[in-house]
Amino acid sequence: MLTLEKIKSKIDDAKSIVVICHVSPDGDALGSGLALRRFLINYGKADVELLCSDEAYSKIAFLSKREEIKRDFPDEKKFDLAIGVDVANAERMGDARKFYYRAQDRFVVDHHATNEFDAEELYLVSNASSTAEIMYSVLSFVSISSINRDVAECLYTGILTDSGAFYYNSTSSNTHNVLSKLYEYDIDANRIYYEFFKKTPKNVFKLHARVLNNAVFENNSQIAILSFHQKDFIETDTTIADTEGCINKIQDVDGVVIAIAIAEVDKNSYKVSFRSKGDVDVAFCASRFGGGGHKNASGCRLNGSYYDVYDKVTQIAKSVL
Ligand SMILES: [Mn+2]
Repeated sequence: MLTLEKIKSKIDDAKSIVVICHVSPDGDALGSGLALRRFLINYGKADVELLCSDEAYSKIAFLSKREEIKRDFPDEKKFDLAIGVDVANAERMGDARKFYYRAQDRFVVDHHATNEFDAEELYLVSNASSTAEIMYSVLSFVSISSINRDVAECLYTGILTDSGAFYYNSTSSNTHNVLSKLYEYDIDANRIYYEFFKKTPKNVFKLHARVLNNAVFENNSQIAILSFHQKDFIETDTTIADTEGCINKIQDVDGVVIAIAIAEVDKNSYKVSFRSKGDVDVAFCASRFGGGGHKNASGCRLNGSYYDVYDKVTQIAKSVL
């Protein structure tokens, strides 16, 4: 695996750098990516881009200017160095993977135990709460004086969201050590917490209310399934990005061990999220369908009819109980 010294020399050697997040980006991918981009600019790099093949989800908007996150580049664009953040495999980069492989040099910073990149292009801490937690170690090693309040707030966002507000078992003493360092930059933790965990636009509240109302409980109510259909999005004026967080509400139900959210992306195309309690491993469930994630939180995409997808994901969930 890469060392921090090696990472520093790769960054020092590069003039142009592209930071790449995974598709369906979450607070950790975008928080770590934005933090890294701003850090590299503070560190003196003139040509630094942040690339994500999918639209950034709306909650990140208050942390970043939309133009800061690029969706694509002209095909001929090449970078000295590409850095993947929070990506477990090349497929998770979506179309952006071509810029990863076209760069002169490349590496990935990640915390997914399911990571598939070769050791010589990987900095992996699989027991970390988030990529943002690892990113703090990387950035403070490279140049602690290039971390400012902006960088710290993006890192805080990544840790906060990926640890489920310090709720998941991946939260450790190191997580809190990093947080205590971030607080030294006078971050507005209260506002970030509100923005990501509490603030709900009325139309999103209505989407969640109707989907939760139609929740199905299977296997003696150990498995709960939420389904988001296109008509739910249309009738509440929401998008798939607004499904975020709804699954946690159903997972809170006493007795539910696995929560599943099935969201219709397109006709016969579904985004599936899994959450579990305790030792139940839903990373396995997602990986069976080409996805990835962690023991207690994972996701994948599935094609087929809704009933097919429903059956497949319910069966795989039963198999890990
Ligand atoms: Mn993550």
